[in-house]
Amino acid sequence: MQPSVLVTRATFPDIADRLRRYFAVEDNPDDTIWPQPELIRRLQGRQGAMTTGSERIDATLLDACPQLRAVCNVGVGYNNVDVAACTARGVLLTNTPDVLTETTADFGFALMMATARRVTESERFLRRGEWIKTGRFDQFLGPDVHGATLGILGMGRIGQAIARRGALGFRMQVIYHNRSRLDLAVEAACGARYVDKQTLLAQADHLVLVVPYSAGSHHAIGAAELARMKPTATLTNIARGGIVDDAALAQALREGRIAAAGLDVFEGEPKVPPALLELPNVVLTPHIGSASVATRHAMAALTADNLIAALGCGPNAGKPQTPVNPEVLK
Ligand code: 8YV
Repeated sequence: MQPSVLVTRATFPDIADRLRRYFAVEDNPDDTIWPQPELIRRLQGRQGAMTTGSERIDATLLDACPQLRAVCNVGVGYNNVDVAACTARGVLLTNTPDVLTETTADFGFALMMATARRVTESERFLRRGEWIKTGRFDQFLGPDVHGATLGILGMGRIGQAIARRGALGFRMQVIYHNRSRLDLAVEAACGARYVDKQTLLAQADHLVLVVPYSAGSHHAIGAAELARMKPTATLTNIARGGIVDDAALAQALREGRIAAAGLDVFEGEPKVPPALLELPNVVLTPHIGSASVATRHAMAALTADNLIAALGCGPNAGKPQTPVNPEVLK
């Protein structure tokens, strides 16, 4: 009998068709968000799942779905999944690194620039018909990006791609902080200098967050960290909600303790804190860092291929490309 898989959110039709070559597939073309009990019910009796960051894969779900063998998550981050619980039950988890690196770095840079140069704030002004009436030489001034100091917290693949953009394209001084320092050759290739976290906070003109979310990175940027930043600095978060203390950030922005913020991710998303919605000096986007046509398709294709391989089918049977807990395969 064919294995059976659930695709939890809408995907590209050709990707659903690719899965149908090997599996009995229930997909979700209407992109309904299933409450957890319904997600569990739909997963029961199935061997595989293609999930996204919006589903919680925890011990309760895994225990209710003992047939499940593989959870293939669309996204490089997998803080929605309890990896230890998967491993303990022999469930393979895969993610989608690499294919989204450059696209997400593009977006991080775009969000940082929009934040510094007040793109959305001035656009809202223009849409209110206000240009001619009140146009002034000193309106909408912001800090420069070129030549400024770019601070990067989290120097994995996406952090390095942002560093290259800053150093090579915008002649920025790039400083970074990471759990472990990069090899000198990698530092040189992305034009970045390692500093401690306090120096990063104090010296960055534009601070970009690219750290994975974990208990250790929860509120890595809170009131104390914001207080160390320059009042002219911007903060951009394309990593995960919860890395920034959103309430402390709203207060810092309100009080002018930093100049502006660009946020693609929020604590408790899809809800956005009302305190942030009310502020003019924050650019808000709905978690679209990897959202280019080619990249989202590549992420879905890699996920489908992982699922096919993980369930012992296709040309790479038993050898999914990007396992998070490969020990399960042994
Ligand atoms: C995804 C992301 O779109 O890759 C990640 O970690 O945050 C995004 O690229 C998101 O996870 C949806 O699954």
